Amino acid sequence: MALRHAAALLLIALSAAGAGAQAARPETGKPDWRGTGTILKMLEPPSDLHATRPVIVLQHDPIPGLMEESMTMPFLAASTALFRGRTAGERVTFGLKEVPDALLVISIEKAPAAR
Ligand SMILES: [Cu+2]
Repeated sequence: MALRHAAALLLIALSAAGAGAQAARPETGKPDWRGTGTILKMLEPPSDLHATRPVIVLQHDPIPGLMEESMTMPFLAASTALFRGRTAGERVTFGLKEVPDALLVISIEKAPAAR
């Protein structure tokens, strides 16, 4: 869904503008969606994409009910702790949660090996 994708990008831009008010707080709970994809970049704050929050750039497969096309896009990550043990180029599964100010990655796991 292109509209939702645009909204996610806009939210990143907006929250970057209001960076001072954004505390880095871990989000908990069940993901609203699960996705698969490849990690392109993991950016600790401050980065070009966000002043105070960690960002992960994923090349993701379609996420049923959320984004029906594969695409490359940035997501805010709940914590830099999610980046531990992960590497760029790695195939992963991830959990997404919709919170008031973002579509947030709340979990990242190495994907099972493809055969
Ligand atoms: Cu997307």
